[in-house]
Amino acid sequence: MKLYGTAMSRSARCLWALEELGIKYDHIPVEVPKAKSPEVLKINPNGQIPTLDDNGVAVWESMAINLYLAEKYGRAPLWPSTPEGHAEAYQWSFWGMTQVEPHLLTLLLNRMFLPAEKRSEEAANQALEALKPPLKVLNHHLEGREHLLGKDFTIADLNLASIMALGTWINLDLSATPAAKAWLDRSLVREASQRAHKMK
Ligand SMILES: N[C@@H](CCC(=O)N[C@@H](CS)C(=O)NCC(=O)O)C(=O)O
Repeated sequence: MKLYGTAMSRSARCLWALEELGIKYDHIPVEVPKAKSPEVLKINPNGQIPTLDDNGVAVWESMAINLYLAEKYGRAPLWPSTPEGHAEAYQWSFWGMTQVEPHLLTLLLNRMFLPAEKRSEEAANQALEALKPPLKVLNHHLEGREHLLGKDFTIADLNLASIMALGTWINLDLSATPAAKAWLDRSLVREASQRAHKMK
């Protein structure tokens, strides 16, 4: 098994899943500007990271990789044992990708990655506003719950927390949503997460 992609990218979430599952794998720390290298393009026509090669089975899209890994190599509670549990895992993963990640990326670009003269404070503020409704939904759901599906940490927590982790790069203030903040902190201190985020 090979995972292409540096931990300083969305690949961190797949490294976290691999570590959490205790799978033996080779980490090929392809950096973002090198994502269109022939070795990646050979198995991912997008030329993007993360890309997984599981003994000849190529999988790309970070959430798809993690759901695949959890289903194939995980067991309950990490990979829930019922279709209803799977539905919740898909739901929070797709929700994170569509409702949360785009706004966090806009924030990262305009507060961190773009050269100073290209940053837009207006775009950053719009992203902060756009994040409020989904963060409220998440916070409300987590009030009185330790994890997204209840008492156990599952792939749903890993996937969504790995998206929310992007906010930590710019110290996103989550004090208005304390249940979401406590859940994110609980998720990110897990040993597998710490190991993954320290990689190249
Ligand atoms: N939706 C994809 C996005 C993949 C993606 O955009 N990866 C970035 C790094 S985080 C990349 O490879 N960028 C280089 C490029 O597009 O050339 C996923 O979640 O895997």
